[in-house]
Amino acid sequence: MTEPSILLEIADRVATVTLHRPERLNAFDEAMHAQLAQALDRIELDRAIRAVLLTGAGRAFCAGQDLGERQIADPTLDLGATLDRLYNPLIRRLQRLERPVLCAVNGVAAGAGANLALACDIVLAARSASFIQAFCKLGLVPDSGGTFILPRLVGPARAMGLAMIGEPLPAEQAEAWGLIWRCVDDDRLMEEAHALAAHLATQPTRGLGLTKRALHASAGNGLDEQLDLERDLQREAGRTEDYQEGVAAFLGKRQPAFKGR
Ligand code: T3D
Repeated sequence: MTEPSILLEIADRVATVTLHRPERLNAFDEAMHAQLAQALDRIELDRAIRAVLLTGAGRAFCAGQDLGERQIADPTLDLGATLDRLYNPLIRRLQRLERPVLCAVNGVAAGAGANLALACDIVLAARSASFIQAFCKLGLVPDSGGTFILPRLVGPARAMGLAMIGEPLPAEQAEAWGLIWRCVDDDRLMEEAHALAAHLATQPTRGLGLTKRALHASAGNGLDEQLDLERDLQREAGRTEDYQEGVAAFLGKRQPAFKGR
């Protein structure tokens, strides 16, 4: 029996998704894409899941596209089509998923693997990890949202340097540049990631989902549109049970017990 290339574990309201092709540094082949899509189907349908944690098996997070699948010169090969079919839907799904998505970058994240990590809501990285916009080494363009997210997170000058030079950006520098939330010692990464995911899974899930929607929309909106969007989303948030619970808990001087509704 072939080993699964995606592991999905659901416990205590947290779905942990592990990229699992360690011998290929968790590079994406067709099967891994398909299995990750299935895992996301499952997560989207299960409202009891209130946080997602994405990580990689072995010494790497993900080395992007499996280049073994691209080795034969094929004149019909259309990389635009593979982005349309595989990578773009994945990035869109993660960004639209109305649950917090935490990424624990346990080692090198290269090519689409780096941008997959950066498409998550909160990125923790092991101190020994690095981020590589490896595309330029192959004559390709950063994909999986890289050209969108990099300049917004680190500014155009650093985005251009990362994309054109393709040097590994160590996790500490990624944190200092504002590319990721936090860099932690290697032996603490998974403990901290699980603790944060467990915390997020007890928070007001609807409110966090609406917050995510507002922050993503801000990239394309002017202030007026954004104020209108905040009004609309706040109206929705104000109708949740969790808002009522938050106010009651504050006034009652107790910890809230959010239900994610
Ligand atoms: O094609 C499309 O559909 C378009 C979409 C493209 C999206 C992309 O992601 S393009 C970018 C693809 N990724 C890369 O270019 C990264 C390639 N990998 C590397 O540059 C290096 O492996 C790393 C910097 C990530 C790590 O280096 P190192 O020295 O720690 O490890 P290594 O020795 O290079 O790799 C270990 C093994 O993993 C090795 O196999 P071996 O020799 O032990 O049998 C290596 O070939 C394999 N591996 C690493 N990355 C890939 C890979 N095998 C297939 N595809 C990979 N991407």
